[in-house]
Amino acid sequence: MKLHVAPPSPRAFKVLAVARHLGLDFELCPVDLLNGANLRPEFVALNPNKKMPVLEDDGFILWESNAITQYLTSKKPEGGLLPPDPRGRADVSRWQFWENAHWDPACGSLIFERMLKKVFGQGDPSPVQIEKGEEEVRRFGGVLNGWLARRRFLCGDHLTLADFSVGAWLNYADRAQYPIDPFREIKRWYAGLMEIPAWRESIVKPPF
Ligand SMILES: N[C@@H](CCC(=O)N[C@@H](CS)C(=O)NCC(=O)O)C(=O)O
Repeated sequence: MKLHVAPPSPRAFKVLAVARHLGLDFELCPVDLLNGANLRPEFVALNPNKKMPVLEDDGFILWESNAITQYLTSKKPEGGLLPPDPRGRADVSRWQFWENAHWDPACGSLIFERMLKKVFGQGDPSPVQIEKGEEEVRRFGGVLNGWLARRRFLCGDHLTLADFSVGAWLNYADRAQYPIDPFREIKRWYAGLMEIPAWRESIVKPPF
């Protein structure tokens, strides 16, 4: 199984951390986004969206990070990251959809403005975009914090894919300056995620 990834990205992180946590064998194929590796024909043949991560498994090609994490759990259902009962699974889906719809764009915009924009030669951070990003992180971070106040992990007492998908973005909370200071439950939960060996092992400092 091959994972085509740019490891510093939270979208790559969740895939790598899940694969490692489950103890799956895989080949890490680096995608150098800074040098446009995602635009090369051989990569576009894997994902016409020109985006990583992409999984390749014996002729099966899958893109979209959350779909990849679900596929990985099917290789080791006993790993416990995706509950077998319909409600438990729906709860995990809820948070993975939420992450894709709200949390990824909110956190991603601050990562882009404060960390990536200059590196990609797109000029200075835009105060308007930063204000918008901060507003969204406050809004959805408030939801996350309130939810976690009554739970150890996002879907209850056990670690699931939901924690990997949503928590991945917290790896850049300091560098991208998310306005999450008042959110104590998020911090408590994230400190717990940092105790997971595969989590720590998958954190990669970007080369800038
Ligand atoms: N919804 C997709 C988003 C993937 C994505 O946006 N990947 C970014 C890097 S973090 C990318 O490859 N961007 C390259 C580009 O858009 O040119 C997922 O979760 O897999």
